[in-house]
Amino acid sequence: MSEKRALVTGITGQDGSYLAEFLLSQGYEVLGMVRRSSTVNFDRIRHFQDEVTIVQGDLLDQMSLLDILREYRPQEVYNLAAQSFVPTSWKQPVLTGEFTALGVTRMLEAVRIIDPEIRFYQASSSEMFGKVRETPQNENTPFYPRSPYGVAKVYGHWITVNYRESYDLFACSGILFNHESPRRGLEFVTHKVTYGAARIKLGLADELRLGNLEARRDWGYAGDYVQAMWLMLQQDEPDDYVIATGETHSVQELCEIAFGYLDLDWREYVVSDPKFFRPAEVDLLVGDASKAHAKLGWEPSVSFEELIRLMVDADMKALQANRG
Ligand code: NAP
Ligand code: G4F
Repeated sequence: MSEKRALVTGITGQDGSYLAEFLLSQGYEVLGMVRRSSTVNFDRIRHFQDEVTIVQGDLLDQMSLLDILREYRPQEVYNLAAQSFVPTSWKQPVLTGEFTALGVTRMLEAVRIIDPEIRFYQASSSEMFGKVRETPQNENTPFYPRSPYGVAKVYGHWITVNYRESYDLFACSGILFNHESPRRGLEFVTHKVTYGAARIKLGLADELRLGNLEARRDWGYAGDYVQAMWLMLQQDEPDDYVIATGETHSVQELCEIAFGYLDLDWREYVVSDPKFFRPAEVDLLVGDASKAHAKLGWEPSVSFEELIRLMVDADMKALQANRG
């Protein structure tokens, strides 16, 4: 049996799949928590599914979390599961609070009760900065969330800090700025744009409807960001870290790069549709990850343009394969 065992909640999601692969490469035994569904949704983990142990649990169900920790005794828990799509959080604010906020407390309670020596990682978010109080944002920037999702993440962040201070848990909160990949959900703007541009290039669509083209984000590559999660749990002391590239780009720039890479002029295809505007917007995010650079030795390795190009390439390949 391997020396180290880690539990990853949200293993079927973008980050969970990259983190599990990374932990396997480090020699970990990986437990992946999945919630029960009538059909399996293992698309992102199918290629290494046989190398991990799938355990059934749900952040809504305290007993399932206690049982998993009691039975499998991991030394590290990465809590990545959440309702992670911001627009859905206005449609289902209570459910978002249950998963994304109270779910963190349920997992921390399980850690406290079963084995307080477990090292715990909480997937916090730059959405907590919301209507930003300073630019760039760092670990000391005050939070001003702008969505029920952002509010839930602020709760998850502070309950993690509180359990560290109350019970001396090794609990870390990683404040990660947007990170993307070919495994990103199709409704998030980067993948919506790269997939939409690829479909237009192949004659499968003739327009792409988006919301606010002015919004700016600090976008990095998910494969880089999961390594930062692991590094946080390998330190001598638990702490909170901002993980970001330090660059910000608009949705319009994203369109320019994705369409331009396919020799298309985005202005001929992109329609700004009020349906995709949010009740309250986060206009600008850009992170200062100097603490992570100094203490974790973490650096991003993929530029914004490289990221968008690799996503376009993956979408073109998948769409062409589907056409046979
Ligand atoms: P994602 O692709 O949406 O994955 C979310 C995962 O959570 C899925 O595996 C989902 O399972 C699982 N899940 C949802 N509700 C659950 C529940 N009640 N019980 C158990 N599992 C549940 O998200 P991601 O992009 O990988 O993000 C991972 C985490 O980082 C999330 O907490 C997100 O809020 C946070 N975050 C993400 C970013 C980013 O840019 N990606 C930035 C900052 C923070 P199903 O497959 O069954 O739906
Ligand atoms: O890609 P998005 O949906 O990501 P958002 O809202 O920044 O949230 C993501 O990053 C957070 C980290 O800051 C995570 F915590 C969270 O879980 C998630 O992974 O939207 C990015 C921007 C927004 O300003 C949005 O208004 O793109 C703008 N946008 C413009 N048109 C659009 C669209 N977003 C989406 N999803 N779809 C559009 O058509």
